[in-house]
Amino acid sequence: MKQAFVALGSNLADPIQQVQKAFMALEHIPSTRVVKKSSLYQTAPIGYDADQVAQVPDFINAVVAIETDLAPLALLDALFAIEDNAGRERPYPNAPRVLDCDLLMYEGMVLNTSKLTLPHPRMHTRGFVLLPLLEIAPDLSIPNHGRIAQLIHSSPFTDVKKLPA
Ligand code: PH2
Ligand code: MG
Ligand code: MG
Repeated sequence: MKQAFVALGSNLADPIQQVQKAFMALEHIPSTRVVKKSSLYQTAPIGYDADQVAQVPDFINAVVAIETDLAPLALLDALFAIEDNAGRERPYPNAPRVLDCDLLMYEGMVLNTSKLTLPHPRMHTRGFVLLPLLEIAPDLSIPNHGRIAQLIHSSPFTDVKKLPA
């Protein structure tokens, strides 16, 4: 089986429950098992204009380590299906979402296609991904970007709050 990491995020319609339901949905992907789940984190929105950001609700984020026999694109399709089942709508880019399920890494694979970029092109800059990853895979390195512990050490990530279990 191949090891992969998936990021979950929600900032709409009871985000804590959305992420917990997504954990269960991941368990049901064929030929795949969930190996480790991070805690839930409450995180300030990243990547919005200063005049928008006050209107964007905080996110709940988490990451999951899985093992799978699915190929990367088959796994990606399964993640999109989980988003659709959660009622995800896409009215405009970065609209508040009931569930975002991003494939972060698949083994150590580096891939640049129109459908899928591996590793996820922004994961190394995002505290809401790196801090939960550190919790479940402290020794992980991101291809081309190095150890996550080092990335966290060199950037102060604020507004990422681990929720009690
Ligand atoms: N996802 C984004 C953009 N910004 N900010 C936080 N805190 N958490 C997210 O999951 C997130 C974001 C696009 O997918
Ligand atoms: Mg996404
Ligand atoms: Mg995303």
